[in-house]
This record gives sequence, C-alpha cells and structure tokens, in this order.
Amino acid sequence: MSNKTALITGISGQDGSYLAEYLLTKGYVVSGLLRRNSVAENQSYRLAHLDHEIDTHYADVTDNSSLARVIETVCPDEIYNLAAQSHVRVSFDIPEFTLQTNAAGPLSILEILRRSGSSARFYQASSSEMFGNSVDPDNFQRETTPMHPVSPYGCAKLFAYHIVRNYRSSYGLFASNGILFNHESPRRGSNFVTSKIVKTAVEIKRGLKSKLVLGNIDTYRDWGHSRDYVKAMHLILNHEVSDDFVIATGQTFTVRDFLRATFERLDLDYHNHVEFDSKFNRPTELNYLRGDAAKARTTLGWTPLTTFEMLVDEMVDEWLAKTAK
Ligand code: G4F
Repeated sequence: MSNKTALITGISGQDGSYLAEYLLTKGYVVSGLLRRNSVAENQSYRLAHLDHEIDTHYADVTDNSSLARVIETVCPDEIYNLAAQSHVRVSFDIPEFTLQTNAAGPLSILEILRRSGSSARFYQASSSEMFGNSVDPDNFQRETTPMHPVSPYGCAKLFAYHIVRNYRSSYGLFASNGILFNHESPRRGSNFVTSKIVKTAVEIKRGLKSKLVLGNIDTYRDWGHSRDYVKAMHLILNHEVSDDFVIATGQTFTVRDFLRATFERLDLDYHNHVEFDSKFNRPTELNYLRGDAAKARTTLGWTPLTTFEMLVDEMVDEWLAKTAK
C-alpha cells in the first residue's frame, strides 16, 4: 500500500471520482479541488459515497492564489490535472473561458511547482481532440501522429500538452501527458452523446419521452470506460520517467452504432425516435478517432477491460435502475 498524497483537480467530474476511488484502494491520501456551484449537490454528487475518505478544498485552476494555497497545504506527491471545460461544442461558445481553464490552468500549476521547487509529479489530462482530423495511413492515431485540432477545446488542450513537455525538458519537472480517447461511464454528464443517448432511450422506454434530438451521428469515436482509463493515469505518473501516452481501446464505432446498440438493448428501433437539429453540430467536426495504445500496453502494462458492448450495457443498466419506480 502507498502512503502517498494525491491532489486531483476536477475531482467532482467523472474521471475525478473514479480516480479518487482507485487511489483510495491503493492507500493514497486523496485531496481534490472543488469549484463552488450555487447548487451544492451539483458540485459533489459523484463524490457523495467518498465523503469521509477524501479531503476537498475550494479552489479553481483559473485562480492562481487558491491553487498555490492548496498545493502548499496538501503538499502532494502527485497532482492529476483533470479540471477542464470539457465540452467540445460548448468551447465554440465560450472559447476564452475554455482557454483560461484548459491552457492557462495547467500552466499555472506548472509555474507553482517550478517556483516552489516542489517534486510533485504532474499528470495532464490531454485529449485525442488534439489530433483533429489527422490520421496515420493505417487509420490509427498514436503519440507520433501530427496534431491539428479543429476546436477551441482542442487548441487549448494542445497548448497544455506542449507546455507540459516544455517544462519537462526546460526544468526537469516530472510532468506527463495522458492522451485519452473518449471515455464514458454511467457517471458521464448527460450533454455528452453517449450519456444523452442512453438516458433519453431509457426515458423513451419508460414512456417519459418520445424523441431524441441529435446532431451528426456519422462521426467515429474510440470509446472506452473511465474506470479503466484512470488506472492508466496512475501508471503514467508511477512510471520511472515522465512521458506521454495514448490511452485508447483501438476500436472505433460511429455515434449511429452507439445509438443502434442502445435502442436494441431496450428492444426499440432508433429510427422511430431520433430527430436531428443542426444546433448540436459543431462549426468544424472531428470525424474519426481510433487510438493505438501500443506504447502504454508495452511500457506500462495497461490494457482496457471494458468492451463497447459492456459499456453500453453498464450505462443502460444504470439508467434503468435510476428510473425504476
Ligand atoms: O460526446 P461528445 O460531445 O464528445 P467529443 O466531442 O468527442 O469530446 C469528448 O471526447 C474528447 C476526447 O476526444 C474529450 F477530450 C472531450 O472532453 C470529450 O470528453 O461528441 C461525440 C460525437 C461528436 O462527433 C458530436 O458531434 O457525437 C456527436 N454528436 C451528435 N449529436 C453529439 C450530439 N454530441 C453531443 N455532445 N450532443 C449531441 O446531441
């Protein structure tokens, strides 16, 4: 068992909550940054079951003094920077906020570590959105694939990715990037497409709704499970050297495939219920993602355990349970 201390920014999110659970099983002392929300339940509902096991601090990655205070207080061995404005389409509506949170935020943490001489290891939640529509000739994206992001979210994440590499080479910080492809779970926010599809399909099955309104359903995504991906984050920070790793399943499916699988699981035909609205389209779309995680597999011994079908089943079961009378 470890006696290390971890600080998680974004602890109240999907990944933050799974990571906190996982690190607790490894014996870590776990602290997290919490952003104030006017509805208190919204800021911590994914953490309610961990209430007495973790320590949370009000702070924000865009508020430098609060960051410095928490890092000084917690004195972490490992920092996992998961805080972000994580919605790609919304990043077109609030590009400057996205930049402040997703790019300037990680830079602030790195600066605090550099200036204080802290030896904390730093994990940056980098994203497959950084690749944009760039694909290798064998139809995979990997660590060496050129990155040409197509959204403000992707551009901000690309800055963070590079500044992590820069602080690693310039100042010798232990700072690593996990380039995570899409990862979902029953804890996924319902404005991301998988969760929106599952939640609405279950509501249709229960007679609570009649239609599901979507944008572009012909894009491809490589969908894994958040629970598997947080284990990769921990392996990345506990590797002997800091480095960058693609984390993905290597399988790709269209949004339409996810839609069909979900509705079929509920004995429904999606054609009878789905409508389209261009308000859910993005000004530029990332069309195809399929990650090659060979480096993580061979270097870290990481492999995902959850298949596409298992993911759909778990999400559907959870929403069925939530809506059961
Ligand atoms: O679920 P999404 O919103 O995820 P997206 O844009 O791929 O981003 C997620 O994965 C990234 C990793 O590559 C993360 F960095 C990021 O933080 C986030 O977790 O959309 C998936 C696809 C898109 O092609 C989108 O256009 O679904 C399409 N889509 C179709 N209708 C929709 C909808 N997406 C959303 N959110 N809502 C719709 O109604």
